[in-house]
Amino acid sequence: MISFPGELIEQLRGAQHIAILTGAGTSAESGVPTFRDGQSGLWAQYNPQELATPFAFQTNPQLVWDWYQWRRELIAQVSPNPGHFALAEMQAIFHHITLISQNVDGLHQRAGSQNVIELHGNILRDKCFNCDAAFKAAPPAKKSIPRCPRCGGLARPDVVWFGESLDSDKLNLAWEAAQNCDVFLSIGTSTVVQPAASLPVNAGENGAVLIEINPQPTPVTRLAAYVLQGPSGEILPQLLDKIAN
Ligand code: BV8
Ligand code: ZN
Repeated sequence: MISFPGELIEQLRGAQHIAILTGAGTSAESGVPTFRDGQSGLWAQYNPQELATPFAFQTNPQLVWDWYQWRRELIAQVSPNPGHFALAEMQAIFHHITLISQNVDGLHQRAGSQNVIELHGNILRDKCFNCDAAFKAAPPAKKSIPRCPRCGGLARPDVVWFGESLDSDKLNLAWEAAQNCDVFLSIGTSTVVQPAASLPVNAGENGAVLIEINPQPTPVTRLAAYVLQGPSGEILPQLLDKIAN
């Protein structure tokens, strides 16, 4: 059993608005490899940061398509872990929670979380590389890249690639939460990818109590009021249990 500082529990219980940023680490215990160290097998020789770009897709669409189909196949076989479920339950206990995720795997929604702000999009949707028209995601096993029904362009996953701007409405909602929350939880993220990585920093600068949950230190660790070092799938259910009882 993890022992939490009493004042941490009190601050969470009394919070008026909790903002939460999650990263790939929250899906690690579901079996989804994290973004940076998750390449295995065929993909070990590629750097995800080089595959998740418009340039990579333009240069070698089939390679990038195969990578996403491999990830979709993997995500189709996993389930949300106790950390996802604890975050979904927190929405039932607290009247104002903003859940912001960098993850594209849809596991928060499958665990029951509502109104998830998917800053980096969702791998389970496709859109046209040419005209942005959204269309039903191809089944993970589909090898050939589908064509847009509207313009004939190539399908791509509906995620934000490096070098692409985030959806401004989602980003504004995330900034607003970072600026107005009284507690900010940064969970399972290496806080490297911008602009998401600036959200916890911004929250702390605006006077929020910053809490980090991660087995490893990150650039945000030194700014956090509380660092809960360990896997989110273990920490979150125990934290929720402590708050609720
Ligand atoms: C943009 C979708 C305007 C695709 C992703 C300022 C400075 C420097 C660079 C930039 C900057 N501003 C913009 C940039 C460029 C770039 C960037 O940030 N580069 C970085 C690498 C420096 N940003 C962008 O391009 C963004 N666009 O800003 O637009 C613009 C336009 C043109 C030019 C400039 C600016 C777009 C970024 C979005 C990229 N898309 N995903 C896909 O998934 O295929 S990001 C990708 O990384 C994933 O979404 C992932 O979630 C995300 C962040 O990584 P993490 O989630 O943190 O995952 P990671 O593996 O890194 O870490 C896992 C953590 O979990 C670790 O800390 C580990 O310890 C922990 N962990 C492990 N197990 C557990 C655990 N924690 C808890 N429990 C466990 N069990
Ligand atoms: Zn199109």
